[in-house]
Amino acid sequence: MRERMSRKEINIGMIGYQFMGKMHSHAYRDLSFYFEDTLKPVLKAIAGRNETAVIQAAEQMGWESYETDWRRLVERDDIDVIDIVTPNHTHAEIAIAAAEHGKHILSEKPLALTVEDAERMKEAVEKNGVLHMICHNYRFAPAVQYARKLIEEGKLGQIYHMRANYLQDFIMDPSFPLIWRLNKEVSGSGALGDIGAHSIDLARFLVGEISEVSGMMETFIKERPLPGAGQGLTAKTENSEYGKVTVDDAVAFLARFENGAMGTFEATRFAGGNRNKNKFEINGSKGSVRWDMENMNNLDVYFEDSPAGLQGFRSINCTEEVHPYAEAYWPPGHIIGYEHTFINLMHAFMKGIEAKESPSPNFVDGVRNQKVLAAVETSASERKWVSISR
Ligand code: SOE
Repeated sequence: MRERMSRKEINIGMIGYQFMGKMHSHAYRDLSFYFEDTLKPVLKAIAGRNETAVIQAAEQMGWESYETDWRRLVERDDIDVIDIVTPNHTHAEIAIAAAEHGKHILSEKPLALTVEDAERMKEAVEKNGVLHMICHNYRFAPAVQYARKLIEEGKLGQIYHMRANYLQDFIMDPSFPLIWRLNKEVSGSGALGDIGAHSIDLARFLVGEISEVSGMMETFIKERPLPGAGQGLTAKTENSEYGKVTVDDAVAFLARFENGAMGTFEATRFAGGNRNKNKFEINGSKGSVRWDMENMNNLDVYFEDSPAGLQGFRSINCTEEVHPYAEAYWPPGHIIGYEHTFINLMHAFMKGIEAKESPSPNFVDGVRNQKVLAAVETSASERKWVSISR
């Protein structure tokens, strides 16, 4: 870390520059605008193979320098943190190299393609004594943090159910191209690992560890046109050549939690009309909560002890001073957005680095998450319940 002016600064090196590259860059740049109690990230260097594109990204997002080879970036002694926002199949190699060069690491989710790779990443960071996090940003929505507080305080009582649905619809058009998220060798799985992983993380954060699962997976559109230049969620293509989709378009699974609660999960990219509806409901003996990313500032709560005639869900706008993170932003009712969940996560990471600890969700959480993903895939292919080892 570098001493400069009044704030300790920490030099970030980021690998990748597409959707999450832009989101993480925004979070690093805005962090010190909202939080003055921790390290100030410096956008030191960004890496990407396409020199023209990475130069453009560096200029647009405010990175001081660029590299066209990530291996050069992880070797630089002016870099303190490596942020991995590249497709899933690259996470393990990059993270292990970064750990071996003494860099703290933030990795996008899911941690890896396999449990074995995720375990190797965890071993590398622990062996090299570097700090680590995985970017499950939805934990850092104030309403989700408040739900966790209510549960921890016993306000919901014994937890009976969590039902989580992560609903998208961006690939329902058969002409949508075969982007990397639809290629098992690059992505590992489809809706399951890309968005189901978020629901699994929220389940672990709010209810607890999952002990066994029973799942089903489906690929509704088996072939798609090969991609052109674009690989994002709004990619288009003129390609007349087709390729096989090798991941799930949708997944549904049952889960039993170690504490006895029941879980029902769904992650799909074929729920027409739902753009990014990451939502859950948790029911306990004393009350329930429910949250929907498309209305992310609000937490619906229900308490059994409300007076007769007044029972029912009510919506709490989690922007009051008592609510997590509210003081960092605006007066009550002046809501925040998707990008602020990343700023809140980066704040936790910076505080963790200062305290020399890896805040949750870290690579230990990433391995647990990867084990649930693998168990769901095994369950779906072998049509049986699958237990998850600790
Ligand atoms: C695409 O499904 C995606 O960009 C995910 O990869 C992100 O993790 C999620 O936050 C939004 O949707």
